[in-house]
Amino acid sequence: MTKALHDVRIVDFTHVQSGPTCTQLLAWLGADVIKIERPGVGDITRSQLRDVPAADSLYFTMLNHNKRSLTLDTKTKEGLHLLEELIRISDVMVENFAPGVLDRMGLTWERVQELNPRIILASIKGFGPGPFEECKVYENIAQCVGGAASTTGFDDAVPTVTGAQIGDSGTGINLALGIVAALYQRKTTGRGQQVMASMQDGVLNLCRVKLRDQQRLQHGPLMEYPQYPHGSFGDTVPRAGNASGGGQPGSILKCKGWESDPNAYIYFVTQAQVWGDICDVIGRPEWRTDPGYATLEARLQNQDGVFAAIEAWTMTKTKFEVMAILNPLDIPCGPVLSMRELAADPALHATEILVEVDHPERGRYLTVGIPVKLSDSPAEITRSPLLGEHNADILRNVLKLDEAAIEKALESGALGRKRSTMAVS
Ligand code: CAO
Repeated sequence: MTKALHDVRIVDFTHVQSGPTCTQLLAWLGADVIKIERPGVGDITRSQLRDVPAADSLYFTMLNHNKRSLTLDTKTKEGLHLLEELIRISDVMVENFAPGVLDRMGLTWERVQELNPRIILASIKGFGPGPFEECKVYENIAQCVGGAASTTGFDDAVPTVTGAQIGDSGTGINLALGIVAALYQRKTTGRGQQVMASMQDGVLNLCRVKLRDQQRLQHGPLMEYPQYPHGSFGDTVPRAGNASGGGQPGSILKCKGWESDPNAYIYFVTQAQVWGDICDVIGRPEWRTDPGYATLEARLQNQDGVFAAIEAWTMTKTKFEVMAILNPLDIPCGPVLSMRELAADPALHATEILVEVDHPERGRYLTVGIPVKLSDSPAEITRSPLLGEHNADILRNVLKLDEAAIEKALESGALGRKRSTMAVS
């Protein structure tokens, strides 16, 4: 079966996490992704957070599946020439270097268009145009400047970043959408275009509900926040702890075993539609009609009391027992699952959102597969490339160089030290 993007060739000039996430998604959708890496070094993540000596790290392997690797020193004349030749015959180039890096290399948008007017040049930067546009940005910085940190955590504690990589992987997803849309538009215009995604914008987009709340503050307290009704609100959206971000109050509650298991908790939503069933389940049937509890308005005045009563019940059961009781009643809830529990979940393996992959250096490892499924373009997760693994393949079969041209490229040192660069074909 052909893949959705089977006829798309991508020059993947990305590194670390944000850009590689984008190109990995496109590779899973069928694009031919050629990762350009510095000879001898490669993407810095190959050696960062290494767990197995002399093997590519999980940091790298888990972000670079289904790609090919070509080593090129693009600061040499021959390296830049080969990159430019690749640009001429590709559909997309993706990069996430610090601002100005591509220009310093000579690859301005004007130059890229001159090489290939149909190419889409897709970039991730920390910030969009403005006072910070020249700044380098990593994940947690993006979370801070995009509104996530100021609104995450508890009122009496420091701003908190989340484990979900919303700045890096989140922005990579935005960029992938932009690229696919630009490819679609090219069908009618015949032209490429620039696609830009800033990490600050990406995080702010995901904090949309907090900007909603900022404006709601002008009209009164945020009744679903834990600061209501006893605490006070200032002039900005406070950290909401584990309160629900929507119109149905929710909280994380202790379950049996919480004293020793840091994840023996469940998220419980007191959805108004099923309030009566909640009352029955927790042994408070009288709350169905008690004016202090019967309406959402009344419950918001006493959120602490409501959740304390529910928690007194959840603490008598494990999080999975709570789930088993509440689900048939359509009461929305979800256990706090640890990474250990997720990694072992057979249902997640069955749907291939968790996949085991073989790797020649590090052996078998577990990774996350594609989070979107296309019925006519099923993704097959294959391992990340070794550094320069496809040098020979790409010079011969993509750039169509003859043996003399290959020899010239190798002699120049642009692909690295000659002996090691063509070892694998
Ligand atoms: N051959 C030769 N040189 C190469 C090369 C190659 N194949 N690939 C990269 N380089 C060079 C670049 O030319 C550049 O050199 P100059 O600064 O001399 O022009 C340098 O390597 C890379 O520059 P960088 O500033 O992008 O890298 P860094 O490690 O200092 O910064 C990061 C990393 C991520 C902070 C920065 O790239 C950035 O802000 N990117 C945009 C935002 C982003 O994507 N952040 C997410 C990162 S994941 O948390």
